Amino acid sequence: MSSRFDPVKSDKFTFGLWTVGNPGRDPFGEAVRPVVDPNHLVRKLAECGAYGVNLHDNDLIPFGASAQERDRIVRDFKATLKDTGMVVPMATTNLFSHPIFKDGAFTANDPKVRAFALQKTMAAIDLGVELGATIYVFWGGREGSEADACRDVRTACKRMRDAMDFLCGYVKDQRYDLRFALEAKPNEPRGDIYFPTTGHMLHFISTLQHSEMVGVNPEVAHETMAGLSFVHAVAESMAVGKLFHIDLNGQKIGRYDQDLRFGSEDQKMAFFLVRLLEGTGGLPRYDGPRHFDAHAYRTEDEAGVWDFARGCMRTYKILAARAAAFDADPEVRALIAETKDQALDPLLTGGYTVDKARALRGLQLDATAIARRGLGYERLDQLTIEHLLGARG
Ligand code: GCO
Ligand code: MN
Ligand code: MN
Repeated sequence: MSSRFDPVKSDKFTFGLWTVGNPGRDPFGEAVRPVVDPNHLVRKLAECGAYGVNLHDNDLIPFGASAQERDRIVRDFKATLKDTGMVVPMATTNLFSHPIFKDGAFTANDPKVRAFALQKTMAAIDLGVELGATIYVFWGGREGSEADACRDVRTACKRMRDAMDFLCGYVKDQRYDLRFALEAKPNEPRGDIYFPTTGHMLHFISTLQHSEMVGVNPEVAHETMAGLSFVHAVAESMAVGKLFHIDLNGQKIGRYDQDLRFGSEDQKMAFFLVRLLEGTGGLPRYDGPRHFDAHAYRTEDEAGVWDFARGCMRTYKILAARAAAFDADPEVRALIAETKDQALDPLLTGGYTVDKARALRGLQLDATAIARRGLGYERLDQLTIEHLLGARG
């Protein structure tokens, strides 16, 4: 029996090949699930109602494969995409698994490593574009340090900028319809990773030659590891037109990167996140893919992996329904209705003028009277909780 929470293509749910294909290896133990053929993963994801699949170059093409092998694999994969109606909206490069990247990729001290990273990324961009990707993610997992004496962080920043400027130039030269999305993470696998939060990335982007084609790919787990509000990071990215992609998952604060099923932790954050992305609060919604960068618990077999994938999508849709009910609730609307003031609003927007400054100076504002008013946020937050727990609407 189908339910209103069953995913459909128009929901734009995507998964990485590396997420549903994760064999459950961790620093303490071996794989618990076999490596699965990417074509099988795509078929199963399509059956579950997903819209698309994302990949690192080496999720599909083994490291060091010959040109013929690559072309054969791509041909088969494209046939599977066509068969299933699945798309590849995002692609990325594996710049972390091979030992050559142990000191970083774009920021490594050895110029040969940096050259190899650019070479690998150009080839992976070609692959992504061939498969239809319009977003290209950069997650610099190895770009960081343990022994800080190894390089000045300013040198690392410059190398990262050089790499981004070069690769933006490459995309333009090839006339690819492709934008970059930078993904921050505070640590793991490095002791400290450069550009540890979405905020750092947003500023870094403003220093790039082609900053207009570069945005961010914030991840729930990563911002939470840094102890920051993920919802705020996403909203601030949207406010400056830089939310190009998003990595949804679940994470407990203060832990290693857990990459749990979306919505399995901190449901209040997940509720506000979905509300923000869906735009039920009134401001524009995010219309890119809803990508899950998470994986099934290590306790699961293949059936558990598909339970995990369906769970991510179902929870998202349940939260979207809750967000819509919340924003349609007259009591909520009354509590968050913006105070409009015909005389004051024009003075507070549109920047400085001498006249505005004069008018502002002349205002009689009774600070004590204004401060006396309670704002009703206790009631508002209780209503949030009641909607979230299904006690209302
Ligand atoms: C992680 C990251 C990665 C990236 C992926 C795509 O912490 O492992 O989130 O999963 O998102 O490599 O760039
Ligand atoms: Mn991620
Ligand atoms: Mn992660």
